[in-house]
Amino acid sequence: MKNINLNNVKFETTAVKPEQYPYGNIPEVAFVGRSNVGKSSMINALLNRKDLAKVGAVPGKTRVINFFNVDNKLYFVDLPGYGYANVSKKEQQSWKYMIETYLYTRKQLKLIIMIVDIRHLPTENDKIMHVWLKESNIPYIIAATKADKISKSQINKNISDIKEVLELNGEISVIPVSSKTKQGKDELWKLIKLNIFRSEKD
Ligand SMILES: Nc1nc2c(ncn2[C@@H]2O[C@H](COP(=O)(O)OP(=O)(O)O)[C@@H](O)[C@H]2O)c(=O)[nH]1
Ligand SMILES: [Mg+2]
Repeated sequence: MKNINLNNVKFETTAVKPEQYPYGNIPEVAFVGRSNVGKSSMINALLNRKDLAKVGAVPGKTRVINFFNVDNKLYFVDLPGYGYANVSKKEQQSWKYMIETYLYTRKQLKLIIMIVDIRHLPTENDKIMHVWLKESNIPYIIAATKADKISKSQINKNISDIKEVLELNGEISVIPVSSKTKQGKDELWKLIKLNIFRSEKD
């Protein structure tokens, strides 16, 4: 398995349209999920950094796509969160267009990590996102974050409720994670490497 040097991580660029995406063939892992669910925090946790990706005090403010260069071997892509109600219809449309353009057209996109909140049942937008993921040919993982906010005994029940709402069959698992305690971090990394480098021998 390819080794990744987490001391060699940096912010690469911000994009709102394809001409601004990074050039080259480095594979990309995109993080999707509703606004404020914990996408940026999860990127920071995976990269052992406190504030590489901006953790939002104001939900819905991140309406750009941020690319983080991980040891020149992959990019982590922080997509704007969906489902933030407090914006105009027009803004919602342009935001939707930006995310869809990336997801539909980006050849380098090799894995999507969908983040949901372990405390809550998936929202309508989560369901729509998941149906899209299922129908795309892009591999994806579902991580239920903020696991530190519920008791250990609640975790399994909430995970099975989330699976039920998303109508998951056995193939897709939902991994409990926490950016705060780093629960699930090693498992996520394992799955990222497996998906990104599976065709390579090293
Ligand atoms: N307790 C706890 N709080 C979290 C966790 N992940 C994110 N948060 C908090 O949730 C809020 C939104 O996080 P952020 O990463 O900005 O969400 P994003 O909008 O999806 O990028 C912030 O106040 C974070 O500190 C977690 O695993 N545990
Ligand atoms: Mg964010």
